[in-house]
Amino acid sequence: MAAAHPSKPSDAPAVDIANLLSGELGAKHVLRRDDERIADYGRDEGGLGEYPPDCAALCDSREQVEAVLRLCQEHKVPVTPRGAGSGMVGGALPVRGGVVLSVERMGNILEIDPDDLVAVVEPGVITGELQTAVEAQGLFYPPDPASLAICSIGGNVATDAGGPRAFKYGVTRQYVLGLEVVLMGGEVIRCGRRTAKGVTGYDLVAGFVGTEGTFGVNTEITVKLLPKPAAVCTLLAVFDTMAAAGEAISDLLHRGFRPRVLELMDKLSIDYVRPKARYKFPRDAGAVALIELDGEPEGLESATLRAGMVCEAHGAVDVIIAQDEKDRRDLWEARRITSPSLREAFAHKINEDICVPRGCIPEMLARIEKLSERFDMPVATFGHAGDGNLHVNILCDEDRSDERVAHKIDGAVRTLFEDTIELRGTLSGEHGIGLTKKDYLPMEQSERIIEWQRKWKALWDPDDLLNPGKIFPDKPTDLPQDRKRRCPE
Ligand code: 2HG
Ligand code: ZN
Repeated sequence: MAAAHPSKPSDAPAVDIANLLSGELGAKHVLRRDDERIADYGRDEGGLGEYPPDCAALCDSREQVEAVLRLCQEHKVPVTPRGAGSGMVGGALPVRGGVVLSVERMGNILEIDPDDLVAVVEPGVITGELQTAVEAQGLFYPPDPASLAICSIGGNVATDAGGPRAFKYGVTRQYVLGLEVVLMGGEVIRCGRRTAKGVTGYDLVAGFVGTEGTFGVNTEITVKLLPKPAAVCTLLAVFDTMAAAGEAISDLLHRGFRPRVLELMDKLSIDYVRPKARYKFPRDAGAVALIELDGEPEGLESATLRAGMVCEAHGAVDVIIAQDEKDRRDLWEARRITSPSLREAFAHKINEDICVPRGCIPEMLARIEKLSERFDMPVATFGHAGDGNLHVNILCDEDRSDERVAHKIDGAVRTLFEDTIELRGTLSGEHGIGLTKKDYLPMEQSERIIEWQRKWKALWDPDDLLNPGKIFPDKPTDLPQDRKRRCPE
């Protein structure tokens, strides 16, 4: 049962903000605290509990977003932007109460232009729907977060989301060309461009992407498109151990293969997916690699066969090459349902998304195994192995309010992050810092770097009203000095 975290009375706005917003937006755009639907605006996919806001503003236009940010600034009310609520680190939770500004009703694809190779969209467009729409015109929008059926492009921009195809095609930031952003106070700015290249002035777009809704609210997003790859081949290789799968992956890369996807699942992940997946995993499968190549049809099939042979040379016990679209869907299904299957199976799924340099993947996998033994907790690891971006899921059925359990989980998370930093990795490869990782930020970034980021945030939001309480620790860190390193000053 998720814990409730009502905003503290001191946080409660002095004005009746719901009333003021109703006056501006119309009553049907405002949910008040006593409306049962408001609970949906106080939780996300991270399972962090309930943080009901004082009210939710359901905006369907840029003008409404402007009005919300103007009123909230005027009355000093905290406001938390929200897309589809599929985030995993509490980034969209209104931890200081106030208003949740939802853009889920801004779901229009405004333009798809095959000549300029761009699409212009509102932030509430579901990522998978954008992909389907552009693919119908022979185009391609590569970023593919695992949650693409439910997540929205506005949230993807906020977290700079990645996904399996990031290995070849990169993450959201590489595809955002232009943004229309409403700032705290209601000012609207348009930054970036529509052209394939452009170096005029500072790259504000790159600066806004990944700021987890703390700089402004995107109301229009121009993304770059590519021509849709003519052919795709998908293969799944089953290994006895993660080490063997890791070696096969590294061999493939050394041999010059450039798949668009290189995903890995460990034994525990497979065990929880097996009962639901259409593909019947062998009983003793210890690891699975999902590999996908794309490009021109000529030579693609033989390249896939060669990739399969490399896997076999590293001991793959089963190699399946999808023969048609249905096969592909079945193989992908196993990967896509990994996260929800683990969530259903355990009371607590503490999922981290660390990323280590590619050369350190085998060492990181070995350390994760030790972590599970040391803290005596099951740990399922899967994810975007080609990028070094591993989803390390610490799983627990014990009561987290028990101090001993909480201590154990914190110890495991800290150890994981220490190992990551020691291997010159980063705390988050794709989910963001949000609420869950903010206290660990000083493990990776120096105080000075955190201070500069706070100053940057203050430039757009001097009163710290927009998505407050995220990314940065509330109080100075108590971490030993030798761990505060990484960013040279
Ligand atoms: C994925 O790649 C998502 O499936 C979710 O990023 C990861 O649940 C997770 O740990
Ligand atoms: Zn992922």
